Amino acid sequence: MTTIYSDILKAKAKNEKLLAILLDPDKIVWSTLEDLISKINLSPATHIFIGGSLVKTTILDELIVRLKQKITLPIVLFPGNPSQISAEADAILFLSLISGRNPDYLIEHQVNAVPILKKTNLEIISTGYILIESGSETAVERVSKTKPLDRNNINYVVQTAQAGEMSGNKLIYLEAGSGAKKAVPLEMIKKTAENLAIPLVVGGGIIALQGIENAYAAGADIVVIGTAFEKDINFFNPNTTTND
Ligand code: 1GP
Repeated sequence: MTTIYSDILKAKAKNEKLLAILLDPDKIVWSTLEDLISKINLSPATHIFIGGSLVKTTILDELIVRLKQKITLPIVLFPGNPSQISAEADAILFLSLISGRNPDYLIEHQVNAVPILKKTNLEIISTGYILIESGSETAVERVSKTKPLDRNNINYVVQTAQAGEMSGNKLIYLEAGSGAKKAVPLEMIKKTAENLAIPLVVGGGIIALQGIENAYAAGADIVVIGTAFEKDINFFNPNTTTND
């Protein structure tokens, strides 16, 4: 049986880089969903991540069902809390916010998610999630009530990532925060990738195609793009125009 995670491992083994488009259901404009879907299908994305500060699971279910009618990419939940779980998705990043010291985001939400997850067939991908300081307070910091790690203390970030790997996480996610002023430093990506065997996800504040390439070159296995595509659905295909 192939799984989303085993495909990620295979891609890493072949040095094939992966790209996730992050969709925030709260920000979806339903009247333009078809256009969004066609742009996703034209983009180099390999995965769809879905997450945000939403509370209405019905919207999440409906969005995923609509996406799956026309998109074959794996749909992976990237939840902020257990209310953001949909059985319609393919997998879930089962996140532990290991940069923080708030037990709610280290274990409490995970415990509460179990009865919900047990009713789904979602593939569960445990992920050590590390928030990096990025120039100003981000939503993750605000909502989780945790401090990001110092962007100048690379050794401590690497050590945190290694602790995440030793704890059994399948992915490490270096996160600057959605819409971050400054993306994760390339040297930090490099040192972290060099010291991990598991795949490395990098996201937050990447607003140019070159930024994606730079993150890959530094060692990211998966890059996540949210805001840049949300603001401009031609971000990945600047030479195409919309049908409106
Ligand atoms: C946020 O890493 C993702 O969790 C993507 O961030 O919205 O800044 O692209 P952006």
